[in-house]
Amino acid sequence: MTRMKGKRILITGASAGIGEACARRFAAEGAELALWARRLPRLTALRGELGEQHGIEIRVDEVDVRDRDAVNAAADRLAAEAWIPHVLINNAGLAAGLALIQEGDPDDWDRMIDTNVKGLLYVTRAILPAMLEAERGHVVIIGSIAGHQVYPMGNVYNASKFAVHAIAQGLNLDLAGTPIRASSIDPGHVRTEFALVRFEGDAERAKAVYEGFDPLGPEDVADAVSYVVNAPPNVNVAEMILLATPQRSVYVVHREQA
Ligand code: NDP
Ligand code: 8X3
Repeated sequence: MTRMKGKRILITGASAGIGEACARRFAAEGAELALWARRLPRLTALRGELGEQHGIEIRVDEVDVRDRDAVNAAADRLAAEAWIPHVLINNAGLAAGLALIQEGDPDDWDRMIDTNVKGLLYVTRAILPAMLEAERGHVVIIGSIAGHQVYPMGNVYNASKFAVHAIAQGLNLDLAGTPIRASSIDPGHVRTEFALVRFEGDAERAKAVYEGFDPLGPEDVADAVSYVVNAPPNVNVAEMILLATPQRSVYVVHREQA
């Protein structure tokens, strides 16, 4: 049973990983989609595939969430068509590098803070007022276990996800008295392009992250998002930590020896 049939869902970072899995999941549930990311050709291909498979309407837009003007312009394009999302999935994000603070690259810090924190704020600020006016809506944020526990050399990525955690909590407080719900889904290790991006395309290093255990798949996170947005309107899942069974904390991952 899905409540998402015919509902409008905007997903940021829909060109890969968790965002793409959410697009696939909600296309299968019969939702109308708007997909944002920087890599437009990927979004166009996904639109072609899912549109044909499910006969749904899909809008795609090339948006870098770090660019406030671009975010506002893309939101204006949706508003011009009176396309107000029922669900906004704030997913776009990344880790750049894994380094001691004293050796860290400030450009990496900018990328993480600008994308994970400021991008989330820009998108939410651009979309939320229309939801409030329509008196319905649900903001989903993809946070991380890294927003609950700090790990060595995670420093600025951790800081960005701690900020995301605080923003999700603040959003719920600020939305009190409205029908708009806000949920943070905070996964541990998920097999996506995340590690490849973090290590600048170093496939060996990325592979080592998932060595010896079975991490979550992006479809597991999409499943959790589906659960949360399909909950009845009187239920608000404020936050959910989602871990693969071998992972019990940021520090404890049971890995089989080769
Ligand atoms: P992927 O690298 O597979 O996907 C990241 C997505 O974010 C891509 O679609 C990418 O699209 C988009 N993105 C990155 N930067 C920008 C930007 N500036 N503007 C617009 N879109 C952007 O990683 P995941 O799917 O794993 O990551 C999704 C979210 O999940 C992130 O917020 C991440 O922090 C979080 N997360 C991931 C975990 C994991 O272990 N994988 C665990 C916990 C949380 P494009 O490059 O085309 O712009
Ligand atoms: C991604 C999970 O533990 O690699 O947010 O930081 S972790």
